[in-house]
Amino acid sequence: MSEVAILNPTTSRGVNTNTTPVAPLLDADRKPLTKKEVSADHPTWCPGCGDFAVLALYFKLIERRKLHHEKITTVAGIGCSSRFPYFVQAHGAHYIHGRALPFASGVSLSRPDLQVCVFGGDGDAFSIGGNHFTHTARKNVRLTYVVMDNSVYGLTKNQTSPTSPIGFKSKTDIWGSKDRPINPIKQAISAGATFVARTTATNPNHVLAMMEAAMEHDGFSFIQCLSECVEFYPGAFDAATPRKGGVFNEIPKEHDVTDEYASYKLADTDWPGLFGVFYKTQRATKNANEQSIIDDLQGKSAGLEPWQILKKNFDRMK
Ligand SMILES: Cc1ncc(C[n+]2csc(CCOP(=O)(O)OP(=O)(O)O)c2C)c(N)n1
Ligand code: SF4
Ligand SMILES: [Mg+2]
Repeated sequence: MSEVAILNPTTSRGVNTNTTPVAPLLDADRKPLTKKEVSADHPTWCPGCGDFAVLALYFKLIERRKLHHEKITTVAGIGCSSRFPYFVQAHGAHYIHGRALPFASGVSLSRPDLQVCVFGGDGDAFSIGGNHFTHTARKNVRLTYVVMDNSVYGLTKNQTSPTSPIGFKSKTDIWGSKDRPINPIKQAISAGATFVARTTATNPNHVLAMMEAAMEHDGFSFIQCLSECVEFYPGAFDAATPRKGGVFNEIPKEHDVTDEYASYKLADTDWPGLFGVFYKTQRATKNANEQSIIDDLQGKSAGLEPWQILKKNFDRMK
């Protein structure tokens, strides 16, 4: 594929009009997978954990979008939420803490025919994996990243996370956290994500709509999904849950999702904030920008075993 890179003088960012060459995901002659065919182990989450809803909706989307086992790749880091790929009967990886995105980027770049979905927690995404979050967004790698944000480290039993509010008491902040939490939406927009949305596991139809829109996006699509840890931070999101007396306020319909500054400002709305798509734009993906290099390298390594490819690379570096 030829590449047309034009420097935008107003932003100094390289922009080009390429889109990722994507092989068809759907095979109309095959029946969609049912939940039974796509679920693996019984989830080991605590009863009532918000993560169950996200998994159930992922199964629903796989069926609705007629994805088949060999087309789905589910990747995660480490954490309760990151156990996600264990429960999906398809290809995937439960990778190193905070390193799900670089692994998934490799899959996305080398296999444009796959739907790559990454799941994980707020600690995995914004603490140990914070640097990868920034750079995967900046590079606009074509994949979907759903962060199941419970504002706590669940797996390691109650430490402060980057989204824990000031005053949150945990094993690492026994007097209550003093640190200003990050705002994942503002962080994603400023890093360069091209699809940025916010939802909550207590509103399944909304999660479904956000996940479907993200999976259709050609670029790095990010969703912050509030997902309650009933064990270590119960009631964290009551303010956003109408049946608990909270409010679920959607982003106003007139919001221009292509307006980066307006989106950033909307993300600053007081707790519990707004829900929906904050920002969406079209910018060439890393996949599209590097397709010719990838094709060339894949051609050169055709028929080689993985160890032979590695050896070739090491020999080249000598
Ligand atoms: C390199 C490394 N450091 C620390 C840990 C310990 N650890 C495992 S999960 C986790 C935090 C998980 O929190 P989060 O990503 O929010 O997921 P949750 O369990 O809340 O879903 C930590 C610190 C680890 N497994 N590996
Ligand atoms: S500890 Fe919290 S996040 Fe982990 S499974 Fe239990 S409820 Fe879910
Ligand atoms: Mg967490």
